[in-house]
Amino acid sequence: MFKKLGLILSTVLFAIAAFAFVASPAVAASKTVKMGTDTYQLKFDPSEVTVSPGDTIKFQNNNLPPHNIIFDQEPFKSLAMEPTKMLLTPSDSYTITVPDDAAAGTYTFFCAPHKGAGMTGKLIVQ
Ligand SMILES: [Cu+2]
Repeated sequence: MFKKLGLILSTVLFAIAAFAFVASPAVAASKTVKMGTDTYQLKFDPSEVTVSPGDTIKFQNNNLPPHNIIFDQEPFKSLAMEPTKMLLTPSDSYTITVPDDAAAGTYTFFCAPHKGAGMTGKLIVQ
């Protein structure tokens, strides 16, 4: 009798613990990418960002604007800026959130006016 009760109790406790583990999502991180380095190079800084679904990436205008952020691949393509839109003033920024269903992989992005100058970057979703 007591043995059975113990088994039921431990099963219930395990179920509660498992639920608590699943129900507490990882804390979303927020990363910032400067557009135009502090030393006035036409680059993203950092040019490689590793993120997880739910994270936000803030593209912050820094030096040598105008800049923008363009992705070739979905799901980021439709979240990024239109090629004709620009961040003009140093305080302008553009933030995207990594979709929950974003597949793991590497997604390249670039700044349309400065792609030829090498202003490209990689977003790595893990
Ligand atoms: Cu640019």
